[in-house]
Amino acid sequence: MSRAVLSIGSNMGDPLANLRSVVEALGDRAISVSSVYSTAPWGGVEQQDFLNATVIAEDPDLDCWGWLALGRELEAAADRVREQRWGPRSLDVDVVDCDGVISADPELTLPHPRAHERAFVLVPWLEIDPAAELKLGGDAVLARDLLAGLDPAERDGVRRTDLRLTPL
Ligand code: PH2
Ligand code: MG
Ligand code: MG
Repeated sequence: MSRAVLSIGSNMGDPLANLRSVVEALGDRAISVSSVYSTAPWGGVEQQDFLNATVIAEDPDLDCWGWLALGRELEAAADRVREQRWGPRSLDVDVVDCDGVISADPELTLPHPRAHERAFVLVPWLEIDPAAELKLGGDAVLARDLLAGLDPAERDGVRRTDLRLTPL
């Protein structure tokens, strides 16, 4: 059994349908699904805005590596091609946190090594878990404090939409 925080994003093809494909595949393993946010591209590559959301999911049969594998399967199903670093993609499924596990494995670094500096991860995560925290250098830090420390322009680039990933 494990509980994962997944950050999902898309800016190619039909971004909303790509994000929905994740929630659909998770089914009742999706415990909590954030709103959909329109987000300015992070990382310096000029490209279309992304749609991003965060999902908290639980599965009795998956460990942290299992979430990584599932994310990759879902990316492949959305026709993801090997992309430019920080560049456009049809679907990105990132494991932000998994049961608070710390892993330095380059294949599965936990928590996600850049989550703490990305408003497009922190804002949707805080919407569904206001007490969210990340372990950074051995210390647990509240996601809300991390967000407060980001450049305001970063936060302003993350805008909630009325798009939905789940039925009302
Ligand atoms: N993903 C990237 C690079 N930049 N920017 C936003 N706003 N959202 C993303 O999901 C994103 C990004 C590659 O992982
Ligand atoms: Mg990513
Ligand atoms: Mg990724």
